[in-house]
Amino acid sequence: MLYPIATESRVVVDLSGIWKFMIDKEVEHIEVSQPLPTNEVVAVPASFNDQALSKEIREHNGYIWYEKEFKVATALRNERLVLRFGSATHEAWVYLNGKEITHHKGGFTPFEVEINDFLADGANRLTVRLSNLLDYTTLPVGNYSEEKDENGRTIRKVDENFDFFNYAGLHRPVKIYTTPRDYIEDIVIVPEVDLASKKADVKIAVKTAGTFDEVRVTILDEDGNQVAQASGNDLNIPIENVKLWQPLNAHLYTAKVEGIKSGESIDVYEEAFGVRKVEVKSGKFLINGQHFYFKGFGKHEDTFVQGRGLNEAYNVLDINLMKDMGANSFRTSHYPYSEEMMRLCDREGIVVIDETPAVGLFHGFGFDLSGKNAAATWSELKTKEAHEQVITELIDRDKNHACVVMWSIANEPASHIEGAYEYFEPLFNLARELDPQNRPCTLVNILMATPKEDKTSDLVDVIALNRYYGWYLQNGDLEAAEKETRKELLEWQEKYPDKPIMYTEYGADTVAGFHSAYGEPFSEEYQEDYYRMNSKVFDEIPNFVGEQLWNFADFQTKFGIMRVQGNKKGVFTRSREPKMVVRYLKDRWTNIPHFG
Ligand code: GCB
Repeated sequence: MLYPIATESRVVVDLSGIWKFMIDKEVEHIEVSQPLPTNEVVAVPASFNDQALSKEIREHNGYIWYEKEFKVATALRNERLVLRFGSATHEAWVYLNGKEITHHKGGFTPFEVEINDFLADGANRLTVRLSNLLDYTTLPVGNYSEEKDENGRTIRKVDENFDFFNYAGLHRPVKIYTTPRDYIEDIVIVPEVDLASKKADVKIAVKTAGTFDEVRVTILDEDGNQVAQASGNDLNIPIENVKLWQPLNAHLYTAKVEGIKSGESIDVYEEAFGVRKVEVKSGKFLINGQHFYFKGFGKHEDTFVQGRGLNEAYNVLDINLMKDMGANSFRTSHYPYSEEMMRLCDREGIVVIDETPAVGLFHGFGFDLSGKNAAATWSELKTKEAHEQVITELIDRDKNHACVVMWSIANEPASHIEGAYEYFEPLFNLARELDPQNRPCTLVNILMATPKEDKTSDLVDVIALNRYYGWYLQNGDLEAAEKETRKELLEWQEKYPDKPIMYTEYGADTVAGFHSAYGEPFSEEYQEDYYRMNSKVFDEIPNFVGEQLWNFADFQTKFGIMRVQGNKKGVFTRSREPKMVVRYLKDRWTNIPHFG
């Protein structure tokens, strides 16, 4: 699915702004043929939770209604008009002028529908019913329960099976875009490069709907100069002396695709792409033939007021903070991030591990670090279908992004439990089959899934570990934590001498401004000591290819005795003030080259 852009043949109308809003108390039936019976409003894109100053709304589990009136310019009425949601969390039923026109389940990928047949003359009423419910069939996974109150009203409850607040709403832009009736439907770009001769072969497949006499593809460099041109739906376009997309030194080409009829360009779309080669070989992660070292973060889409909603100023600031620290990468923990962020990373040369929303695949996730609660995971959870869908939609959306170098199929599933291999093998096969660029795939491993216990590590290209020695284990005892860290990493190294190993999470909750002469846990001193200890061990492990710490910034979570207004493992506060450790990390990372 193409991202909506304005071109010579396409117009984009943004429906962001103020919408009507109400939570559904399930007391009376909401009649979609009538305007929503509410005077409340909400801003889009954003989570609804933190906008209302109402505990009832913030913590509402169930259904939520949004509505917006819009008009379509007469000049556009003969075009094909497509309504597109960047995401709707977690499930949406969409009505136009009282009629259901589409439905989508899954809160982090886009969906769209043609609306020409449903438009009225004059004002149109767009109504969206959302659900923020999660259960054992959805991704992420939630513990769902319901009961009736004394009035017979259904009270629904979702206990998140994961450690971030279950923000919901229209999180990403809602747009109407036009195309001509004959149009370019999709573009698949696979750049292959011979690094020695600097010659690239760019395979471009264009899917069109309707008829064209010719599909023409022009490759432009960053200055807009034409580099190559060819005609056809399935092309292999050579580029001599190619400029590579490099981490933090991104060169983006543009494929300008034109659908031509009777000599006239009817539809035009421009897709940016980078030429770069990603390989996993002999225990190393290679970008453009060089050993790449990941320095960076697990993140969240999480800001004040907007919640999980698109916040482009924060996206820009976050990337600037990363660059300033000498970082080069992050993982989209624990769900696909906005298309706007992915486009920004392409352009800024930030390397991305792109994660599905498969988090919480762990029965009885919580306090028990022995992992025994998880025994029922693969018999209790029914997420196979949702998992196939999110892999398919994520790869379809992000396949052309140069910034994406690896897919993360899941975060911290119970991969130490029998049944995990059988659950994941077909999903890895699916991802590998779907990705036209053949990127490596991983699964982010939880601490109980040690080299001895883990059932899935044969499936991964890179061993990606979330480890909390010195925090959840050996809390306050960094000497003991150091021994455990070293011991486990050496075991992985020995078990898989040909697989790269990286940390995708490690961190310590730290209350900004809390200091301790004894380096006590939760103090800024402890956080720094913790990172120093980990760094020391990383540097001893031959196949260690990267450190992505947990977390870039403090973030909101559900309530719990382990959380003080959220998770405080950020190296920045939620408002992006640095904690003390940032100086240490900046010093370390600016002295580790991106390639080594
Ligand atoms: C993890 C999870 C992450 C949590 C983190 C923590 O392993 O992947 O979502 O926030 O630990 O801080 O406990």
